[in-house]
Amino acid sequence: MRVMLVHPSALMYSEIFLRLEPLGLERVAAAARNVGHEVRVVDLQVLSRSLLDREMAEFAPEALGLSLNYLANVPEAIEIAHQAKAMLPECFVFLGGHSISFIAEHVLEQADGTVDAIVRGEGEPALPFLLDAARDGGLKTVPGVVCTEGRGPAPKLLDSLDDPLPARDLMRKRKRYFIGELDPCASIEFTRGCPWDCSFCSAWTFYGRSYRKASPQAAGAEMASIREPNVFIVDDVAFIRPEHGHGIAAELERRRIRKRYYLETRSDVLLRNREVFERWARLGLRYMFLGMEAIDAEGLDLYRKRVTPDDNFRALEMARQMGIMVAINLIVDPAWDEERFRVVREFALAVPEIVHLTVMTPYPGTEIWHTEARQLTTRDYRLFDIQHAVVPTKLPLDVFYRELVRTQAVINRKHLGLRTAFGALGVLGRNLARGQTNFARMLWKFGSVYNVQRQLADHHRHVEYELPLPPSRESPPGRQDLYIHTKAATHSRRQADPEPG
Ligand code: B12
Ligand code: SF4
Repeated sequence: MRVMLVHPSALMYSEIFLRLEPLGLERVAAAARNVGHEVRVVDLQVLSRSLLDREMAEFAPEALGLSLNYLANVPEAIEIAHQAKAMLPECFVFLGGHSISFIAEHVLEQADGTVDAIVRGEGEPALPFLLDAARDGGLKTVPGVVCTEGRGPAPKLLDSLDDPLPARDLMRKRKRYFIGELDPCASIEFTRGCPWDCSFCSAWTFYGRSYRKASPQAAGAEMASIREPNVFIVDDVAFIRPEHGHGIAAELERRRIRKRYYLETRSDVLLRNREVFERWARLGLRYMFLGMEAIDAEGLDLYRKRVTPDDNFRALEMARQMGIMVAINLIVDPAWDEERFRVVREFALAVPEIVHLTVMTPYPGTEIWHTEARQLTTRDYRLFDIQHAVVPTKLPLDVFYRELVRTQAVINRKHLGLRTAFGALGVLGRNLARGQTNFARMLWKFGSVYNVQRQLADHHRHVEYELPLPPSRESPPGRQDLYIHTKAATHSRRQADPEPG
């Protein structure tokens, strides 16, 4: 079959700092190609909507799949589904991805007959069966599928992360993927899943708290095949298992691979596995994203982070000693007042790290969806991007945004100052000389994207599609009720690793 796979546009508020290749969609593309389908991928983060229109007409896909990792992209995906069915009534349209997995029935209904199926859970194991069923019938027998006839069997977990390799060769304009000064930047996955259980996060519920690892040999071979000089490691928490981090490092050393890396991890993992991170720093680890979330013990308990403020500060100190630049994430509680914002600004200015703020947002698939979602002030999908307040703010909304933008601006100015100290001008010059303009654009774009008027105006747009509310229940759901993959049935014992830390 001719299969077209589409990733929706980048979200405005994150595009300033980064734009990365859609690894999940590339793996789904590989799974389809491996069983003989002709596959084309259009990533609207880097390609235009008019190109998609043209290619839909020229390529005339028999099946069109859209990736919905992000809630904020749901309206755009439904719009594209409508367009596809209008142009190609016979085309089989399907959706898949992280966020859509938690609200599949609702979106199927909202799409009003323009979406034939939604795949819940991992795409690679389902896709060959889905495409067969699209041609021959029997949709409801495909694991993970939701269609008008109801739900298919439970979604299956991939046996091994070692294959299929992401179909990177199908991507166009790869030079437009970047994160900060790592420009251009590719992505890679070493592990999948997270054994922790933070209350605001859906990473652990999607995978049913399972945790799997790629073999060091496969990870090394994949890294060797990547052309970009910079690589973002997409794992939720990198190097939980030190022997795994060392195993991959040994492969990279053996193959003499030198790149610059950006990864995400937790403070307690960094503290526990110092040697692994030191070894990776020698291999080129430059940036690390630490989800600190809160600077006080109360906030950390609320989010069930299972670390102390002291752990966080020791981890920052350790990263500094290793020469790794850290980006910290803090969750802005809509209950913050002006004083709280001031304290955070002070903290952000006092530490040398880059501080990133995200607004506490109840997402389907998280625990707080069931405890906080009842008081949503909006159900506009587009506002669920962790840059908007979707539950009542203690401050009037305009004052809340004024404080938020002010804090982000202070942080950004500091960040730019730091960059200069670190030699940003040199980086900029080298990147521009190589024709890489992503980092330069990022430096100029901040003011036009982050401003109070714009953020407020986003709340007053016409709303066509709304998020569902969680089903009403007497008490919060049990953990199993939140899971997409309920058990690690299909993967080997060697890969399963459900213990935190
Ligand atoms: C890496 C990552 C990123 C990267 C790369 C994003 C990209 N372009 O793909 C970066 C850093 C850019 C990023 C940014 C953001 N992210 Co992010 N990200 C992740 C993370 C940690 C891993 C995703 C990943 O690559 N996994 C590996 C691949 C192989 O898996 P996958 O993408 O899930 O794909 C599989 C399935 O979902 C499915 N699938 C995917 N697409 C399709 C399509 C079809 C047709 C089918 C059938 C199946 C299918 O099959 C794939 C293979 O099994 C997830 C958490 C998680 N564990 O999922 C958060 C996560 C997806 N991100 C999240 C958020 C909030 C964001 C931001 C909004 C944050 C911000 N404000 O800055 C931005 C928005 C980015 C944008 N769209 O513009 C939330 C999503 C929340 C939501 N419900 O909408 C998550 C779940 C994190 C969380 N803790 O809650 N992110
Ligand atoms: S440690 Fe990170 S990925 Fe894991 S549940 Fe917490 S926030 Fe989510």
